Amino acid sequence: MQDTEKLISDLKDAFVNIDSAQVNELLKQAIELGISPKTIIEKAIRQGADEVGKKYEACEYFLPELVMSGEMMKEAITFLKPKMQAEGITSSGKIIFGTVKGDLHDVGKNIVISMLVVAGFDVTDLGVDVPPEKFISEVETKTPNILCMSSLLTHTMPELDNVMEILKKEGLREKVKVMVGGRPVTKDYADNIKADSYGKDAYEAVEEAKRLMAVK
Ligand code: B12
Repeated sequence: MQDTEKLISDLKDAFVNIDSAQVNELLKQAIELGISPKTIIEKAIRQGADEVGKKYEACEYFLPELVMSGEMMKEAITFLKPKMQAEGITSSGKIIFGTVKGDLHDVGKNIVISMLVVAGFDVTDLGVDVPPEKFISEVETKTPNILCMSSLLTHTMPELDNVMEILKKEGLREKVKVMVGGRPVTKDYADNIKADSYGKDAYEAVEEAKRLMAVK
């Protein structure tokens, strides 16, 4: 018990200190000690990420630390995912996520995805500069519960609307909930294009995704 608590606390500290080698080492030790992936994610990774976020808001950390923490989350989840599946942890819902056509920003998207995965969602990342046809074909073939789109540039925001229009035209609009976000995107804009949801950051994105899953 003592060992478990110490290891989880050390892992969280390593995450907050952006010590990725130590995070990877402690992750291995935690699994060897038989700590469940869910506990590791909730008590070490998620809480560590919360603290990194607070440090960013307090201007103690800057963009490089945020990027690194996103990468560490991604690595931790890649390592833990097969173990979660082996444990039979069920998914909270299926999500397709991408940054719209013409936009190459992905730091925010990657953080939101990591937090959604930590919350138990099964997320497919389509990457950046995703053409509308790709979003549409993924909705058609993978039948996700939620389609998430990110736009960091004002001039690529119309792509969000464009995808909404094509979804409607293809008769797919009723089959998927749509959540949009990114720095210039607002709740008003999301309402205007008739998206189901908007989140200003990763925390809101997770809360909104859970809310959407509860809506019939
Ligand atoms: C890093 C950066 C870049 C990097 C991107 C690297 C990468 N791999 O992402 C590089 C150098 C490539 C880049 C390029 C450009 N950039 Co740039 N970039 C930034 C910068 C400094 C930080 C973005 C970032 O990562 N923020 C940190 C993350 C955590 O925040 P975030 O992305 O907003 O994401 C959060 C929320 O928005 C939300 N969220 C994001 N997506 C989603 C999706 C959903 C569904 C939900 C619910 C929530 C959500 O949750 C996230 C986590 O909290 C911003 C300035 C800024 N302060 O934002 C400019 C900025 C976004 N860029 C800008 C510009 C203009 C450009 C360029 C056009 C510059 C140029 N002339 O070439 C190019 C465009 C390239 C392209 N085609 O995309 C402008 C955009 C202005 C506008 N409103 O259109 C900004 C605002 C800078 C500025 N003040 O002028 N950029």
